[in-house]
Amino acid sequence: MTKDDVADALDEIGVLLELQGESSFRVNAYANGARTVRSLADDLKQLVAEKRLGDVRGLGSALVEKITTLVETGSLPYLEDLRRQVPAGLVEMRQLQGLGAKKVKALHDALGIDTVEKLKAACESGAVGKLKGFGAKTQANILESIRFREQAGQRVRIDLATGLAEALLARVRELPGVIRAEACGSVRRRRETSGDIDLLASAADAKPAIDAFVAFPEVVRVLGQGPTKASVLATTRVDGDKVTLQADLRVVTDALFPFGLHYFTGSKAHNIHMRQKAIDRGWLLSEYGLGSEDAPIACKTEADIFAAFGMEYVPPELREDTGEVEAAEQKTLPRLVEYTDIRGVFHNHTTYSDGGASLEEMALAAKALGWEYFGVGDHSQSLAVARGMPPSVVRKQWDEIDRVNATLSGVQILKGIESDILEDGSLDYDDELLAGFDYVVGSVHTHFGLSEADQTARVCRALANPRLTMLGHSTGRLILKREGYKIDLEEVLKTAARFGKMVEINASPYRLDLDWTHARRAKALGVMVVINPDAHSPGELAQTRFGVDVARRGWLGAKDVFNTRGLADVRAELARRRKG
Ligand code: DGT
Ligand code: CA
Ligand code: CA
Ligand code: ZN
Repeated sequence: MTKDDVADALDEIGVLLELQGESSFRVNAYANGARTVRSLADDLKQLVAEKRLGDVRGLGSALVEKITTLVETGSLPYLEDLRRQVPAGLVEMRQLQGLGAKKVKALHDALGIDTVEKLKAACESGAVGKLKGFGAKTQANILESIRFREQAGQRVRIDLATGLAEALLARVRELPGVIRAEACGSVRRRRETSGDIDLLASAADAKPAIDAFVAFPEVVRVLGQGPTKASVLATTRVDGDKVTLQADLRVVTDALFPFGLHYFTGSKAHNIHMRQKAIDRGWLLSEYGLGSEDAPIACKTEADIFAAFGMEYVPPELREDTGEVEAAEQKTLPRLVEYTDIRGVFHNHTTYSDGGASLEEMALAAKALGWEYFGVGDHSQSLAVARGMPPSVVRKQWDEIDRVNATLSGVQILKGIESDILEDGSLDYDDELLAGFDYVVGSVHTHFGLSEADQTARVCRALANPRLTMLGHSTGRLILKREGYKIDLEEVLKTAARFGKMVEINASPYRLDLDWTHARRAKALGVMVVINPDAHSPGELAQTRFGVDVARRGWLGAKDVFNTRGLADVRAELARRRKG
């Protein structure tokens, strides 16, 4: 059992106890224990063998005993008992947005609901709304969560799909006989989510590669296997999160690899457009080649395929048939921003609000990524749930920033804030305090239920505020979990353009808003975009790469992204904006 396996078991115990109505004290002990185990620096087996688990801070005797059993025997009777006592459907219900363990238990106790299907029926019949503590609004919200989940289907977030694809790809590339291999499809185009993983490899002989693939340790089930193709269900962990997804491997000869790479990268709409371009010239284009039967056009790389059409190379992120084929013909594709263009970030959290690391730790992590500045944007006072900072704490943070900056070399901390946009569109804190920051990120964290007109007016009012520098996560959505609040982004972007405000691409793979279509719209309207990881730990700073993906899909170049500028330039621009 790995640390992650043990932590998962503890997490599961916490959830099951919670569903049984246990005290939050006991429930939290398991959740905290799981976190402790996950971040243990020492080898877990060794700690158990040497009976030193009890020395670890945060692990009480009950947890030590259970972890020891898990590590020594690979299972835990206590957990198996709990699993028998709590219907699996309750665990699934608890994962619905807005439905905590208390409500799930109440539904089970009062109405005998133990599956999501039964819950849906009870909402549709109105039975849930009549229950004490629920009401019509809660019932409607639950129903919406269920429908949203049904729609999302089996797709997974891009960070998880990428992690699994990279793990499989690394193994495929190591197989004897494999010449080239890539992940194609939505993973290569860097979409927000993926439905499956499409791997392509070239080898003279396909069979050995296919045979090895279906036996990879990540494979939990073989869905289909032929001489040149196999489909499997594969699973791995990405930063502690478990991901399970279908993965297909196709093996072709090396001469066919470029055509397969182009075809299986898609999108389907891009492929259809390219095929039409081929037909216009009397050619055929497919995964098997380009040209006519008597005169095939040899291509060693994907770039050769585009060159055969007299086109510029089209980066995979642009292949959605939204004008990239025409632009490549006219040789007017933009030079897209790259992750290595990023020189710093602005919206991040530290232990001053709900982050997990100190100012200095975050700044040093930013430096390790090669960046010149770490902009802190902790939560403002009205967001109590995220430990928003009262003014006295803000001043304390400023003092610490000055002190730490004096000791840092090669990186500097910028004094920012993630100020809540209040219900009426005003910013948190008085004007004098706001004026003391290097910049202000304004974000909506509350009142998601406003009408579209009211929500739009609220955000536009914040954009008109001279103190605001940039708009944070502009829709509040959580990918595959929660739809964003209703807002007219076209109006928001036009207002940002009018007042010269920047708009963030939130690079957290849970958010990714502005999305790529609106990022492109921002550029068209002349709105400066900024890519922010919204990091709550040093490791999350590198999430910035997912935001760069969105920017690339939105046709953005380095000039369109504020944080491709160096520190001196950024300081000068922020100072200019503060003067107004
Ligand atoms: P996903 O898996 O839903 O996240 O999205 P994709 O884009 O990875 O789609 P997928 O896995 O169904 O197929 C991979 C690529 O194969 C797709 O992007 C383009 C190509 N492809 C699949 N079906 C067709 C088709 O019927 N016509 C054409 N032209 N291309 C197709
Ligand atoms: Ca796919
Ligand atoms: Ca596929
Ligand atoms: Zn936020």
